[in-house]
Amino acid sequence: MECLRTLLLLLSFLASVPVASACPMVSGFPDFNCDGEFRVAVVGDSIVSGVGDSTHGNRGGYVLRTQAALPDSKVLNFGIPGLDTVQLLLNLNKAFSGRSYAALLEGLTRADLVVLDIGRNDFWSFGPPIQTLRRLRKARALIESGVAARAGHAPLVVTAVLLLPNRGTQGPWVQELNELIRSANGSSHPADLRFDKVSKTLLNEDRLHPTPAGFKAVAAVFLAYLRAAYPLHAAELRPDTDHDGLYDVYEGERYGTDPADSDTDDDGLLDGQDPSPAG
Ligand SMILES: [Ca+2]
Ligand SMILES: [Ca+2]
Ligand SMILES: [Ca+2]
Repeated sequence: MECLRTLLLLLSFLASVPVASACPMVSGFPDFNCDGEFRVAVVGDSIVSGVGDSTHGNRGGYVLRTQAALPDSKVLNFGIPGLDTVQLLLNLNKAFSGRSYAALLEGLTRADLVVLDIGRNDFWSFGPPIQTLRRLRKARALIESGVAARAGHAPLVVTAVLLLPNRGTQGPWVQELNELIRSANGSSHPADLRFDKVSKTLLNEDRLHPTPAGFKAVAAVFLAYLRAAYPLHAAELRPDTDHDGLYDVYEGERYGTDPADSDTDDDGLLDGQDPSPAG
């Protein structure tokens, strides 16, 4: 009994020690914002919310399946059926000004990675794809500046290359938008999440939304992205020059350590494993 009490005391002591090793990896993924958890926010329209996912009441879709595959991480669904990029910008403005969309604001602010999977609904009312691309850029900039103002640093924002609809003139329109999205790819604003690789044969009879098998295929693309491309982007944008387990950008400002010295206080412990790394 005494032994158990001692063990519990020791455990509570260990839990209270502020260890600095919150990054670079958590649950197998780069912890881009270095808060000790890996969180992804997926923002978009009905394909994000899960319309067509008949096995889950038309909700869930690929976000649900990705979350199920990553139980130690958070993959949050901010899909709104019918959403276009004009409405997205309005919603983001409301969220960041604190007027509405509190859950979206919190989800974006705490995210390591934000996925924008939206644009196909612009086909109906908002002119050529180049204007949609401009609004996607604006949305990314709003998220980056809004989160940076709250959390100090922006999340990584990836613009998804869209699943291709198989109907009428919307297909070629989305194809054109996809080419613009892909040509705008860059290391700080990646556009290499290729949902367009999912086969059109996995769409519902509406020729727009995936079947449950289609959502499974979209989730497979997403998971492969999170495991391969995202860590490369994160490594480029979050260097750990002295290999002590803390990203350069957080060393001075958050831990008071030296990004060029793996053991700032010379106590024999790496900064990332040192309960008091600055001494
Ligand atoms: Ca994180
Ligand atoms: Ca470091
Ligand atoms: Ca260091």
